[in-house]
Amino acid sequence: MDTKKLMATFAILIIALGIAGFAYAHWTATVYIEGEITTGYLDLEWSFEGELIQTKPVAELDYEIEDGYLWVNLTNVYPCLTVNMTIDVTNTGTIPVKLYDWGWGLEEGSDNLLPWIKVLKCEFIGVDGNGDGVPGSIEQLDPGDSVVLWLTIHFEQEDAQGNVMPQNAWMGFWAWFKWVNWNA
Ligand SMILES: [Ca+2]
Repeated sequence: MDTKKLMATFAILIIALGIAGFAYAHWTATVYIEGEITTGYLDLEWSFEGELIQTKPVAELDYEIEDGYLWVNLTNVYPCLTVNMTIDVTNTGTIPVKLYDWGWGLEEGSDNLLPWIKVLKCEFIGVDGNGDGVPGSIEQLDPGDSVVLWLTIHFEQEDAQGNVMPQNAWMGFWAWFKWVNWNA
């Protein structure tokens, strides 16, 4: 190592120590940031109300709600029976959702009683459950808000072709509704 390099190295060392000394000679304060990120969740809940319009309590309606499933059973149905139902979906999660897709079908081995079912009323109504002035809809259902389907059906004596409603028949059906976060 020649003298020039040695001097340069020495100078750098002095400067470095000088900076270090300079830094240590000051008061210091340190600020920290800590963060946490939690994700919201999607959850929906059914509620249901049903009423049979009949002069004698012959037919029966019962339902059950469990783990996102709504079971509705109409038994001992007969021609000219009218059924009023409100089927309500409430966003019980923390994220707004929208209806993405849905489907339905008849159970295997089911009779098809649809030709004898006349829909008298089928209306969707949004409910402002969270009180922000905006009612829920299937396009955007905010946490706490609901959409309610008001459905009235009537069992017809005959279908469009004049066939009488079958006795001792059974119709099983299913439907699903897939909701996603509203901004998807
Ligand atoms: Ca609302």
